[in-house]
Amino acid sequence: MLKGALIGCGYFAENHLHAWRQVPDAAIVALCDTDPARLAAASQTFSIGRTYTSLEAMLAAEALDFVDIATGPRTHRALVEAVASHGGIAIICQKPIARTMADAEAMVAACAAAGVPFAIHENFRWQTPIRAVKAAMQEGAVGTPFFGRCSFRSAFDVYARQPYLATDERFIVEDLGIHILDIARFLFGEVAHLSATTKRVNPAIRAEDVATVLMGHANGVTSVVDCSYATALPHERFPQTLVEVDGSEGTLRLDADYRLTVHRRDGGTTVRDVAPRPLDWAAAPAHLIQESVLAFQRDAARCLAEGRLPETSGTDNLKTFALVQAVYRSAEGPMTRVEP
Ligand code: NAD
Ligand code: 89Y
Repeated sequence: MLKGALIGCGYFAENHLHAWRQVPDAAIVALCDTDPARLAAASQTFSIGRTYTSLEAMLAAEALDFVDIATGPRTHRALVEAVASHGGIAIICQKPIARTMADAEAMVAACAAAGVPFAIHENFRWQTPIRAVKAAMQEGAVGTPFFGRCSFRSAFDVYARQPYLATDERFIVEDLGIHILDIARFLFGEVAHLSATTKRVNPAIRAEDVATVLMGHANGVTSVVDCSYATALPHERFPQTLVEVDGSEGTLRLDADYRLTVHRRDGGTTVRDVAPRPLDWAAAPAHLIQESVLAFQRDAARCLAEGRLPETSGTDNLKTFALVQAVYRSAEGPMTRVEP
């Protein structure tokens, strides 16, 4: 049994804690939060009696196999470096890995130097419909892909439960786009170049709530990632990512409400329901995300037990984080002008 501690008992940590209860051969035995009230609430809800307001005190008192960091990104580097320097404890850390590439690289380097496994809790690629798209592509359903689109458009009030999203210096690319860019990497491979625009539509928030990215992948696929929290639709689809793939042998569409359609050039169209499985602690519409938290954590525990790194290792995630940085650079930089 792997013994873990959860660091950060805020809004999203509840999903981690519910999910860890369902992960075989792993258990959260201690909690840490600098806020005593949040710590006490999580301790009571999940019946975990060993609680700490200081990371150092927890590391001194507990014999841990892993920590799961569910604090915000401003705290990630210091926490990861402290756990890495303690030695012998694998580290899972929420996205975004950090605020800057320099911090992210330092965290990966600190874990490598200490010889501790380091993974980012990147769960969107673990969503049941996204795994179904990947499996269909691997089975050759569309042949060789040449175009892709990963689209997340919503007007869901994410600010109610995550008020910092309305006030942080950066918003949709760093918070949500990071997942969709990771899905694009997962489905279409590494990115060679990109061009992006961002925009703030909602006047009540500080940073960008719309982003559109055109990417050229190293294998020749062109893809579009588009994200918006300013898109009021008659049918709200939060938190679904819709996917389009055009390939040499056919097309694939992941449409609203988990409908996966594969059409073959030589005829034949199949339509499948790829909805997330229900969990007793999950509730619509976030159940899609909640199920993927469980899927990620199950895989992470399996990887740690087998001495392998999860697919979203710190090193791998630097590539997703580099896309986030490149989107902001592109959106702030000069665009190619169109001559009249
Ligand atoms: P939150 O502010 O609700 O919770 C953060 C908690 O960390 C708070 O309880 C705070 O007291 C605690 N904390 C801060 N500094 C600490 C420290 N040094 N040591 C111990 N505890 C400390 O934030 P949240 O909305 O739960 O988000 C947390 C992370 O989860 C963010 O990185 C966010 O991007 C991510 N998140 C991921 C998803 C997803 O689907 N993957 C969804 C929502 C949030
Ligand atoms: O914080 C974000 C995330 O990671 O998934 C959705 C979210 O909660 C709001 O954009």
